[in-house]
Amino acid sequence: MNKKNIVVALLVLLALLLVACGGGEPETVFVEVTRIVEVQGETMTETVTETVTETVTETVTETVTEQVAVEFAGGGDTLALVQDRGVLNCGGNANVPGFGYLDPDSGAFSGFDIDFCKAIAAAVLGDSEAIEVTPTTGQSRFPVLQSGEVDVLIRNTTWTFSRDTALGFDFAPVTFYDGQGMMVRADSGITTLAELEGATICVQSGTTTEKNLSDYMTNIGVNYTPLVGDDAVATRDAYDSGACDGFTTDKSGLVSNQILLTDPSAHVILDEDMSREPLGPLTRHGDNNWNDIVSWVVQCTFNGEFLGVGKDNVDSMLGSDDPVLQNLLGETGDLGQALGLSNDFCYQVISQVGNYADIYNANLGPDTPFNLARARNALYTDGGILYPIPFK
Ligand SMILES: N[C@@H](CCC(=O)N[C@@H](CS)C(=O)NCC(=O)O)C(=O)O
Repeated sequence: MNKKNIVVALLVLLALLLVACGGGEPETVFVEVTRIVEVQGETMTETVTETVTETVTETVTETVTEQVAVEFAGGGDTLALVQDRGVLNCGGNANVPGFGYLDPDSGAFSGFDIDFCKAIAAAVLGDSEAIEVTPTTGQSRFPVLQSGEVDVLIRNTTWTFSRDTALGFDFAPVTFYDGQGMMVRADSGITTLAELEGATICVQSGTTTEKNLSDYMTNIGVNYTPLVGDDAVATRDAYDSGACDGFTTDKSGLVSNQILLTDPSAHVILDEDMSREPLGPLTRHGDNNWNDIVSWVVQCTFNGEFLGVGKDNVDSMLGSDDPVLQNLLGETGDLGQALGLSNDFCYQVISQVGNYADIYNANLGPDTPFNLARARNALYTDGGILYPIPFK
C-alpha cells in the first residue's frame, strides 16, 4: 500500500471511529487533515479541509458562571480613609424599625444595626455619633458598598456564599441569627405554609427571601404567585391593602413591619422557619484590617456581656484586678494597636454604645414594642449560640 492509500485508509478509519462512538443526531464538523500525495517519486504535502459527517452522542454539561464586576474604591485602607474623613459611612436601612429606621420627624436613624455602626465609630473615631447613614434597599445595598460610598454595610443582610465570594465582600461575625417567616391574616385560619396553596405572597426584590420562598414552596409542593415589591414600604403596603394572602421576609423584618400595619393585631407570624438567615455586617473583600476591626468591635460587645461589663458599669470596672477585664478594656496589653486603634477601643464601644445585651435590649428587648426573646441570640452560656472569641 503506497503512502497515499495509507493516508486515505487512516481517514476512513477515523470516520468509522467517529461514527462508532456516535449514535445521536448527525452533525457536520470540519476537520483539517494533512494529506500526503506521491507524485512521480516526489513527495509533496498539501493541506485540505474536508467535510466529515459524523454522529455524536456527547452530553455537554455547561457551567455558566455569572461574572459580577466588582470595583473596589479605596478598598485598601478603609481605616485611614475613615480617620481622615472623621466620619464613618454606614450603609443602613430606613424602613425596619428596631433594626434600621429613619424617623421621619427627627430625621435620625435608630436601631440594632445602627448601634453597631455607632459602635464602630466609637472604636475608630472615639465618637459614636460620628456616623453618616446611607439608607439602602435590598437592591441598592451592595453597589454602595462595592463603590466605596459606604465603609461598612450593616443592614439585616444575610451572610451567604455568593455575597462572600462572587460579590466581593467579607462578613464580620453574625450579630443576629434569624430565619425567614410568613405573616398571614389571623382570620384566614392559616397555621402552616402547606395551607397557602394558590396564594399570592408579597416578597421583596434583591433579597435572599425571593429564592428561599421559591425553594421552600417547591420542596413542600405548594403553588403560589409572588407579588414582588422594590422596598419594604411597597411590599408591606401591598400586603396591608389585601393584595397578598401572605407576606414573607426574615422573622425580624416581619415583627418589625407588623407594627406599621394598619391593624397589627389582625396578623400572625407562622411558626415555620423557611431558611437560615445569619445577619451581620460586611466590608469590601481585600481590606483585611478593616474587616478585623469590624469583627473585633462585634466581639467586644459579646465579650462585654459575657464578662458582665456593660454601659452602666464599665467605668466602675476600670482599675479592676481581673487581667481578663484589663485586656478587654485596654488597660493592659496592646490589642488595639494591632488593629491600628487605641488600646481602649472596646472601652469606647461599651461606654458609648454598650455591650451586646445593652444593644439588644435597647432596640428589641422587653421595653420595646418588639419584645423579641433572645433565643439563638443569647450567649452559649444562656442556651444561645453566641460564643465570644477571647480578647487575648
Ligand atoms: N436578610 C435578607 C432580607 C433583607 C431585606 O432586605 N429585608 C427587607 C424586608 S424587611 C428590607 O429590609 N427592606 C428594607 C427596604 O428595602 O427599604 C437579605 O439579606 O437578603
